[in-house]
Amino acid sequence: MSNEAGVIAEWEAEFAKAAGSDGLMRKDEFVALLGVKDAFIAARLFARFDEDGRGRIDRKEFIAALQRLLGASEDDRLRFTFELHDVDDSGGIDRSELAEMMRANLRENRMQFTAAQIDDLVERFFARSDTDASGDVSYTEFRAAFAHIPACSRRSPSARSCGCGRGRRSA
Ligand SMILES: [Ca+2]
Ligand SMILES: [Ca+2]
Repeated sequence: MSNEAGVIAEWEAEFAKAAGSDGLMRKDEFVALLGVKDAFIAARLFARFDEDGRGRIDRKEFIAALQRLLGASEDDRLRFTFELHDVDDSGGIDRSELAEMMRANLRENRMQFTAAQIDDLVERFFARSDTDASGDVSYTEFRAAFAHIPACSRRSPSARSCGCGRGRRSA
């Protein structure tokens, strides 16, 4: 069994436990399983896993999302991270979406930045990524911004929650 298949099998067993007898995972079960503390990050992750948007994650959705994170190409992983940030599904990340995700990640990691520091990080990211200065980082711009960074040392604003780490978090 490949490492990836092993990881998925392990998560599948965790899913069965967390989802219980109905085989569907509610948001609270999902949050408990992942150990995500921040409500905003939890909601964004849940929305990405809940493909059909019915408010429950079934086994198929869960495995499909995991495969996107673990097995798929670097491009798929970047796409997942991008979608996590693009809260309104507009196809671009604007400053407020990026700032919101940064604040959520800082809360999740119990770090404190001032509003000015966050603004500064947002501006730096936009200076590097928003190459056409549209005020919105498209997926093409997002991918280009990360292209020169070696895989899995990539640190998007939400790298910890985007599944870049392969192992599961110990409980
Ligand atoms: Ca957007
Ligand atoms: Ca742009």
